[in-house]
Amino acid sequence: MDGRDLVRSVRMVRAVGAAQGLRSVRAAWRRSRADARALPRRGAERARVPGEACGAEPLPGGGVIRFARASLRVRVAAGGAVFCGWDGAGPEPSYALAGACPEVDPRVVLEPDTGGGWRIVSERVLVVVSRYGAVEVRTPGGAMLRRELPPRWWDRVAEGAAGGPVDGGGGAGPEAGADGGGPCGGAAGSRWVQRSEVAADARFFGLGGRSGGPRLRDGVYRLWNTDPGGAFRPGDDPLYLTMPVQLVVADAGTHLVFHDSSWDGRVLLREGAEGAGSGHDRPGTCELRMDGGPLRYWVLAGTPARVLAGWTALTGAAAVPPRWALGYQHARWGFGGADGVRRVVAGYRERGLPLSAVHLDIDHYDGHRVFTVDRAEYPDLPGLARELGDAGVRLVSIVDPAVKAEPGNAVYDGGAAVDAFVRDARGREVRGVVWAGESAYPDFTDARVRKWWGALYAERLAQGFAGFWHDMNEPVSFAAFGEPTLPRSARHDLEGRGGDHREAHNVYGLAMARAAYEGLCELRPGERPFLFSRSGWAGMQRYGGTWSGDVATGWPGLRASLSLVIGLGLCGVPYSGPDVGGFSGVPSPELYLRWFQLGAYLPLFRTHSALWAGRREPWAFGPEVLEHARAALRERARLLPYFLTLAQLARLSGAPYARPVWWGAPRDRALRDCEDAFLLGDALLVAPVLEAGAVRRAVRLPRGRWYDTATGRAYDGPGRVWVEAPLSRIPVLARGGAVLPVAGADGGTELEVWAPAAGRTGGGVVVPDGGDGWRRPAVERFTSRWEGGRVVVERRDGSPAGYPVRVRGLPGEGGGAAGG
Ligand code: NBV
Repeated sequence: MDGRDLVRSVRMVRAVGAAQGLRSVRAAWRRSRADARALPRRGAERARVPGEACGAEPLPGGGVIRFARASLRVRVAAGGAVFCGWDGAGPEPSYALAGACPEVDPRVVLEPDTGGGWRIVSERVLVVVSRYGAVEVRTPGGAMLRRELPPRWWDRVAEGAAGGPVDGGGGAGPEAGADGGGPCGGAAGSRWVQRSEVAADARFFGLGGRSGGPRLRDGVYRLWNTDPGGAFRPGDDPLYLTMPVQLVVADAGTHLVFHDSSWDGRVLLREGAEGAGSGHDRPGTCELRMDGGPLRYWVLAGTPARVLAGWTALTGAAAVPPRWALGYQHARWGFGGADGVRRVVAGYRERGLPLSAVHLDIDHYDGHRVFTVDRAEYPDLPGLARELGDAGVRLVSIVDPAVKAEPGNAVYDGGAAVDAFVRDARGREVRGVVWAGESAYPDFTDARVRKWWGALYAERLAQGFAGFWHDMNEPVSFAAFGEPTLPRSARHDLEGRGGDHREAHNVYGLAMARAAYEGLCELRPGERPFLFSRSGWAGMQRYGGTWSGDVATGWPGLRASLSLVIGLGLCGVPYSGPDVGGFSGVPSPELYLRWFQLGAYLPLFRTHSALWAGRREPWAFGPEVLEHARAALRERARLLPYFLTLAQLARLSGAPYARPVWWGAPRDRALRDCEDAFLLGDALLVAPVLEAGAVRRAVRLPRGRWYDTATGRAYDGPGRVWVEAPLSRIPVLARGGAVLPVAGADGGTELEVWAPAAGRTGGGVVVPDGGDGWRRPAVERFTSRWEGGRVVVERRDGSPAGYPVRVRGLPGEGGGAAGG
């Protein structure tokens, strides 16, 4: 136990109480003992590098290149995604991929390169493999996007095998490490490291939900889903949802690289530096050190939009939330029973504030047991759900994975009967500690267990819940010291392949989301499930979204919330949002309001806080805040058709609702470094206030005409402009020419059109609401242009718009255009 552990245990005892504290000490001991007993000791290892290329064999989509001590399969898929798998690693099995591995592009050619290397030539990328195993990914024109240096493995040497660690020494065969390699090919038990270089001007994004981004500065980022315990601040790392997905943006192009290994790892990033004309650029570097798993990765290159579309094609379309989940939601830990819920809902109604859903936290459970209800506090939950439903308010339930291990607890008994819980290497149920006390953990990596778990949501539906909020699924087991999770030696099914928590940990939340999603699809086939999950991994968008987790109340926490949403969007998870007001403390009225105003433009718009952190109702912060929050709520409701469109576009194209400002202009370096604003779809640029006392702020504009939507004033980008940001609103700018659907006064959809700049045209997309089922509404495309002194809006085929049209930004509305 080190000093940090000690501080953690004191905090833990304070947070969870003395009895839980003691249990968490026991659980931590149990965990470390189990691991010491069951995990293979590091022992002798032999370092290995590929060595010299000795031949290549063409295969569909590319080929295999053989080196003295390893082999590399390069396979280009039809959409241009490049797969590289070392040591026999193939793309499957994978928790990230949506289904079958994409078809190869049959036109790809493998040819010898100068210097003893090989080239794989495809329409969208050129892959050059050097004689010693460096892999360069280039644009078809030859510009370098990424150079992966030859990897290095540390293969375990079987007991008694001759020799100690030999750097690059021969021995382990080219296709397998010392432990024979897993079914993915490769030596699943070998540690490995891969260093890569990117352009000197490149910026890194992604790696899942990171609090210190969205631009990932120099540092070490861990790949191990972790409950930071207590609230987190910018820079705290890792958090609940990590993934080995990087988006790299440089002048030469944008690319996404995904290392498909769920094992623990670290990513060391260092941005490059340009030699200011000296010709001595220092490239950016990325070093990935993994504790195990196959060394395989995908690279997708193109514009940001193209890259995200490719990523979606690979890992699956994002689930579209039902309409109501795009409205404002109020969560609370400690409503104080059904009457407390009624009081809050009545508060919204009496003040005429729109409210879409209420989220019940763990205090509505009976003794913190998942899939139960505290009958004293909630005597008739289905009745309450109906009552709220009549007022247009849905109920959302928290769902924790850990099941109180107590005979007589029906969920536990049911799980035990189907052998659902994670066991240790000796076959005994693994016990952890959470709110309910000693608990067992379903093994969601087992299809049978997912089926059992998914069926449990029938109870939730019968209670009247319409949506689900997965928590504590990193998974968490309170620990007085060491990692607050399951032992690394805990066994998992891993889809029949068998393995342990070292491999299963990072996909636990993802597999839990899958269990719930598939269960809900069966239980209520006519409705799209609504679920969002604290933890997850690459591909989780197929099942739902996520949220910030316990972001610390404070201005830095507000900034971190935005970083998380943007970063996750770039990893293919478009639906997320923060705890408005921050989780951990009491925000000042100003901070609460600024958070609320930002939240109104993010996909998940939800207030929430810790049991001890006070209230989050908009009227709890005084009349002025209430009025401004009301305006934000109204604007959110007005933008609902636009949010519905963005949700469908995220499904179709992978483009997140909230995009970095460089989305359409990744070569604009000033935009690349801009982290305090975002694009909401194509039409709007949202510039939240992230500092106390600010009533104006600078906004960095992409090229083109932009209108301040509050004043109608026009600005011409690119450039930086100052705009007013009074307490009553945050600046939102609309792109000249944009056509976006909004709710009209009568509730019907109308088109809001922002006048194109003179001589320019514009357009936009509408995906009408198709209801909460599976109907896929058609995408309607519109154009806007000046004609005979007025702005004309039509469908792309030239037919009439078919919606009422309101043109804004006409001369006179806000004065002339100001230069950027
Ligand atoms: O269930 C209680 C909280 C929940 O309110 C929060 O949103 C989660 O992120 N939960 C964490 C468990 C413990 C927090 C100290």
